[in-house]
Amino acid sequence: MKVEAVEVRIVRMPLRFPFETSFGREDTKHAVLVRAQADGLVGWGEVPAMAAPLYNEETVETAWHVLRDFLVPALLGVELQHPRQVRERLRFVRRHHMAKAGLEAAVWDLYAQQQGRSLRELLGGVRDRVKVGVSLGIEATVDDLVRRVEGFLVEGYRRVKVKIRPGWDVGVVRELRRRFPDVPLQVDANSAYTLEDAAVFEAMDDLGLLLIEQPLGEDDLVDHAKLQARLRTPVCLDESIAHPHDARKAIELGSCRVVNIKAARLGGFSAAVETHDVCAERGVPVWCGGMLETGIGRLANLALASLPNFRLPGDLSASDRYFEEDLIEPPVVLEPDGTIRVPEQAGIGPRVRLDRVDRVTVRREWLRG
Ligand code: NPQ
Ligand code: MG
Repeated sequence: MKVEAVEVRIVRMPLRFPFETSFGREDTKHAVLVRAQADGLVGWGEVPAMAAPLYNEETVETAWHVLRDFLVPALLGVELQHPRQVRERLRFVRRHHMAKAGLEAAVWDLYAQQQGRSLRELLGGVRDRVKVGVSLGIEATVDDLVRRVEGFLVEGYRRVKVKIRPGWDVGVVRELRRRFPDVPLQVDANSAYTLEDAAVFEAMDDLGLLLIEQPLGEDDLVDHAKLQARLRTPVCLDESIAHPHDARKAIELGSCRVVNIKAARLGGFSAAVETHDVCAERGVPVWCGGMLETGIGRLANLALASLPNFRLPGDLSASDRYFEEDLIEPPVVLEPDGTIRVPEQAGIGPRVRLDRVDRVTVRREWLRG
């Protein structure tokens, strides 16, 4: 297979509710969408970067630049036996993992369609439905957060993740635990603390949390190991794991007991599957993180989350968690048992609604060999 042409687009979609984390408040979802053509087929991929480099160093503008000027030209017209070869082909560009992941995803979708197989099958998925949870941002008051949690529990979500930051942590989580004694609950700090704040996490240690996600520096493994040694609750790393070898090192050092896997953060599905395997070989469970993806990235995440070592519920909510109208049809929905079905159709599954994509596009360009 040879990719003949690639269209890159920057899209902006209003979020149904603002989402606030330790790094800022977002009311619009930004992304770069990648549309690749080969043999009369079209494959889609998503770069779920933000407008500002707050989660990691990438933005939609850096992804646009690196895709347009380096990554796409390196792939156009190149004979590919399998999408696994994309990673090697793009390795000459240092980092820019989200940009790489979006392009690689479009090739996986193309290849899967060409083979008449689902992305889940190609990646080695073993489940036809995956356990999911909902991720909640910081709210104005604890009562507001409690009301939002109640709403999502009524909708059927079975696991709740809440964002924390200094000043919005132990007190909030204690209150949530009091109001929802049996709900599987976890927290995510997005790197807002240092080891000097260890007491905050020790105070949360008896609240029965599933895990504490990325409490310390986004590039740290050493201090996380020191923190994990002081806690019974598993530390889970997100930002700190940018390569499969980071997962190996983190496990060897004792920096975490659980790993969050996002193909976007790791540079694509090949790297995500390798990270999954590194963790599985060492008996460390993983779960699928999310970046408020549109349906395009959301479907790809579902396929990934069906691999065997994804043993904790993912940040994989239904389309209507974030968007009034998704870019795919049918949208992703929550099943009555609190799971989401993994599509069985060829490629990522449901159709991409080009008319809707056009309406949210703010810039687009075709690239040809
Ligand atoms: C995380 N995601 O696990 C993130 C980070 C995050 C679902 O909690 C716009 C685009 C806003 C991407 C907010 C969840 C975002 C974003 C947070 C990603 O760390
Ligand atoms: Mg996180």
